[in-house]
Amino acid sequence: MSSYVQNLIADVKAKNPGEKEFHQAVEEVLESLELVLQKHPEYRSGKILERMVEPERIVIFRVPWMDDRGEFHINRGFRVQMNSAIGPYKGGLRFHPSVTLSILKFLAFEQVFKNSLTSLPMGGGKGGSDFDPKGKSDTEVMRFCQSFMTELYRHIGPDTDVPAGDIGVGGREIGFMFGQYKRLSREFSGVLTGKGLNWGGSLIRPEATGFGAVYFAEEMLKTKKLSFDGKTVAVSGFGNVAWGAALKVTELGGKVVTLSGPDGFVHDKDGIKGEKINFMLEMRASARDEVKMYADKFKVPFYAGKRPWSVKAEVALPCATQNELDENDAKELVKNGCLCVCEGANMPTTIPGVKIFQEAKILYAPGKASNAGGVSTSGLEMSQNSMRLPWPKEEVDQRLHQIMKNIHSACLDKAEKYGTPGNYVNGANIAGFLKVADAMLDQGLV
Ligand code: NDP
Ligand code: 2IT
Repeated sequence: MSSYVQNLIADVKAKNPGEKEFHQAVEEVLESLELVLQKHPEYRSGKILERMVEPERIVIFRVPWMDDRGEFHINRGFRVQMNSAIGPYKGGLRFHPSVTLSILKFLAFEQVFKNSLTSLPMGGGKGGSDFDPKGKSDTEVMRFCQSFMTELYRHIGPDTDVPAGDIGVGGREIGFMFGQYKRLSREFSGVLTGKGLNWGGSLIRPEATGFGAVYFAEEMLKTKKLSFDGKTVAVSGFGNVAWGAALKVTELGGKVVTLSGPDGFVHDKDGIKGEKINFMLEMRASARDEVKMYADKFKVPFYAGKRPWSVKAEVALPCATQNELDENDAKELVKNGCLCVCEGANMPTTIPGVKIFQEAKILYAPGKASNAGGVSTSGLEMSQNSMRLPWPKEEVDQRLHQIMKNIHSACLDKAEKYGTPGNYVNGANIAGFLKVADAMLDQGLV
């Protein structure tokens, strides 16, 4: 690594102490961008990297709310507006007790590159709260969402910043927040994506991240003349992304054999299909936060406190959360004959884990490329809202599929052009970066 990039990483660490997830995301991207700086000195003299690691704006606010027994609670709300060079800030909201500024900055940073890869005009942002949805009633979630939006509304807008879902935020939460935004702003607009179908949402948005990740993996497999047909697939998580992925893998003839939660993982050798996939929606709606429910219902083995990466599978789709697949898990997957790892979650693999996949020369795609289907379909929802014209399911799905194919070829193209053929990490970072960097140069010192 050049001393320039090393110094920049050291600066980021010194200026943002303790933000380990943010450091990790920056380090991974800057390592790839090294290859670009050699060819393009203008990015260095324009201080593009220094600008990109500094969010344009961060809002942190108090979220007071009352539970069903009348007790008061105070949570912290955030919105990180990272980069608006190519469009309004765009990115999800996460409600989970583990949420910190570091996590949201890492997610917002990743989102800038991901959104650029989609080829749609969206900048990058992320937000959320340390609110814990576990065990909360609908009315508690509603009161929380209304309070959260009562502050957030003044910082967002359909041409300013367009939030969506992420962990702990799905259709129900988007509905509550949309209703409150509408009251406060006195306008019905496309300010959030992931809306209900009757009030501006897009068909396929719920499935989009999972579908997109599987479309991406399908393209990866094609480079080795392989397909999903007959493949065994390990999936982690049991939320929105894992659900969409399980649906599409099954449709393509693959067999999903695992799901996981914070409590452990289930191994269903017969394949998670049909009503078993629908049961994932029930597990999530139950707000119990455990995957053991699946093992109890379908009488399959449950491994408490374990991750699914020790299971024999040809394809692995990590769809739960960041850093859920480490070096040892990666070794285990490679040892068991895994051919392809395609990330549905954001940064699920640690940096040493990624190195194991790359050394073993198996197919590996980073989330910012392979999970871009969710935000792509959010972008398509914004287009439909602007036109005030919803598209049929087939049209959205076909556009999503094409976007994923284009991202796949953009990654391979840039990886090759910058001297690391087949390296999806470099390809995604470079392809995502170039568009944003050029837009920043065009727009002057902002
Ligand atoms: P959901 O809330 O629907 O599901 C998240 C899943 O991950 C749940 O099974 C959840 O369990 C589990 N999980 C969360 N935190 C932990 C943890 N610390 N340890 C183990 N398991 C955990 O979220 P999504 O499916 O929407 O998100 C999953 C991943 O995909 C995230 O990385 C997200 O950033 C990413 N993503 C989501 C997109 C979207 O459109 N929804 C788009 C692109 C990426 P629990 O919550 O019960 O702890
Ligand atoms: O990480 C992500 O890309 C998302 N959570 C989806 C963001 C969006 O705006 O749809």
